[in-house]
Amino acid sequence: MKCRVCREPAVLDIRRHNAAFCRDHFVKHCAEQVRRAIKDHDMIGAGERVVVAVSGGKDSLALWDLLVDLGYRPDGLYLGLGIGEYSEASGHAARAFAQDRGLKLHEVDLATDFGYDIPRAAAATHRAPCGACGLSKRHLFNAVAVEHGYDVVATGHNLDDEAAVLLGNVLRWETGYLGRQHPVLPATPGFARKVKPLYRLGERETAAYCVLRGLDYQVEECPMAEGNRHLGFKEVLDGLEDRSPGAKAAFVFGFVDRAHEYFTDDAGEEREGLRQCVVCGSPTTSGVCAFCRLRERVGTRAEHSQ
Ligand code: Q46
Ligand code: ZN
Ligand code: ZN
Repeated sequence: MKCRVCREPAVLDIRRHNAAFCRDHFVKHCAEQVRRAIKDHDMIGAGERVVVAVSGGKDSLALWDLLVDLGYRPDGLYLGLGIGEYSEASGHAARAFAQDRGLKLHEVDLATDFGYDIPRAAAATHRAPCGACGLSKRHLFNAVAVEHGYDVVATGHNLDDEAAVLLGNVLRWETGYLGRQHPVLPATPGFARKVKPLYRLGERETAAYCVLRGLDYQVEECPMAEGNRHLGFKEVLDGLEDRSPGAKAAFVFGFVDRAHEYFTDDAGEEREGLRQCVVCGSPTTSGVCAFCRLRERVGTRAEHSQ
């Protein structure tokens, strides 16, 4: 196996590109995919402030590293979920990465700052933990970005994540979700722009990138992921990819380029009629936003003043 670019021995082959790369050219390949994603979708404008949602895992650390490498100066945001040792090791990886490079890392801790953690929220809602977790992340990433004046929130969703979510949305024809599933969600009043610069890279590529760049990431998967239906979709898609390399990329890129536009009206309808949450002021379609309702159910919400 030789590198497609320089013919030196390759360290990794990517079947969907029908190509192998040496270390240096693989790192360049990753940077090129991210550069292209940013350019194709106008993800980050000149002089805009970017915050990366950092979990300490391979995707978010690869993303932070790649954005720095491409000349941006992004800060990080780590959210402590309180999922035992997993969260401790994740926080450690995120902090070490920031410290080694002199980058700024904001930290929010669910237990310290909001009085609950994900296991407790899951118990109180009698639902799978990923529901409360995803809701908390969406709310707090945006709230911190808005509070600190960031223009853009970048998340580490990769090609495998996007393909799994897309499959789930298509299987149920969730047209509103399909309208919002895109590498860029534009800013609207109360919401920073959300971007996914890794959507052109598979998770095998982001893991290899971290190893080749010597990034110390949290290798363990979240212990609460069991039962997350996206894992099932990932398995199905891995099977497809095995038989037909490039299937995931064709599925996701084809949707982004040729199908997403047909669903944007459905997503737009859901964003109409937004008002301010009476408790925290975040945009919401109901009087009290989903995050504050969650806090109320977990029993930690401060009473709002009338
Ligand atoms: S951290 Fe949270 Fe994930 Fe763990 S509880 Fe589910 S959503 S699996 S990316
Ligand atoms: Zn090479
Ligand atoms: Zn609220």
